[in-house]
Amino acid sequence: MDQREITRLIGDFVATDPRNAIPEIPGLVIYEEPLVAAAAAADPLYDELKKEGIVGPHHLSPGQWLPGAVSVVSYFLPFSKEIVASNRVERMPSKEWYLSRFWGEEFNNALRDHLAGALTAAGYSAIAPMRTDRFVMLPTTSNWSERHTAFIAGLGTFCLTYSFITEKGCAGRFGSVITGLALPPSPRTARSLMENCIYDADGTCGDCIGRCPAGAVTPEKKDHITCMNFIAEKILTEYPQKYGNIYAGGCGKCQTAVPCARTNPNKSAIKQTP
Ligand code: B12
Repeated sequence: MDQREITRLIGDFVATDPRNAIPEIPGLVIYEEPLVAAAAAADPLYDELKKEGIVGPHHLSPGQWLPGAVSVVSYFLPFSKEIVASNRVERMPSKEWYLSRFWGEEFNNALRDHLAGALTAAGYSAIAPMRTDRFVMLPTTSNWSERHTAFIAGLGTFCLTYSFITEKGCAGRFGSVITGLALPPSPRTARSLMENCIYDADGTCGDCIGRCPAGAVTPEKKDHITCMNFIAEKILTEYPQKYGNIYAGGCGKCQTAVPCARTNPNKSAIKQTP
């Protein structure tokens, strides 16, 4: 197996698997064509993530998840333009966004299993950390951050809201699989942690500040606790009853009706390996 086969396998699954859909909204596709990249399991940035203020000592490196780990496959699943457009409304999530948070993560889990299964069948060890009982999610962090692996694999950068902006924007979901298969690490061309964020680049934009219904995003930072409390107190108290007892932490206002929703808006960034 090589990088091309893995990219094709993920792309085919997104294009053909019937679970890339919302049962309550027939005909609506959740994800468009994915982005796929690879990181070296031994990339020294995984050690950096263990520092306080980055992720922390609780973050496990690829070799701690899978002895003999060589590579990490990281992918981005962009939400369809219909789902992103539906969430332009203010304050509360659209029905499409809310349900895609639930069904989209179910699909993402199926894809994690599919990729890990295909690698194992081809004779390579493989594990999707979020599919193991060792994965631990704490209120504002976890022991395997999909976005930090996406950064290491060169898929894009963070931004003012701490969302992760790829060449296909930030509205979507990430997944990853650690494997014993050797893959060439994808180039990491970003020169800074927030290069794809226009606000960080030149102080213009900041649309996400006004979009956040919780006031969690300020010109200085994003407050995860305020974001989390809004999801828990405003959305999860109302939406599950509204939509068939489906329980999901969707909001996504900061990822929709913003220039970075479906593209990398910082076209001025010169993409060169330093
Ligand atoms: C816990 C969690 C939350 C918590 C806390 C958010 C958080 N900490 O990121 C709450 C409940 C608030 C939340 C909310 C949402 N979430 Co959430 N959440 C997670 C989860 C499970 C773990 C995140 C984690 O471990 N973070 C670790 C902490 C440390 O990250 P951080 O503080 O942002 O990191 C900063 C520092 O590391 C700093 N930094 C400082 N120095 C350095 C140096 C280096 C080298 C690096 C790399 C970084 C760095 O940069 C980072 C950004 O500023 C992930 C799934 C996963 N396993 O990754 C999804 C995930 C982050 N969530 C996601 C989404 C979509 C959302 C929501 C939009 C909800 C929705 N579905 O509508 C909102 C808002 C997201 C936002 N703008 O932050 C997506 C992100 C998509 C994207 N484009 O970014 C993820 C990746 C899920 C997925 N599978 O795709 N989430």
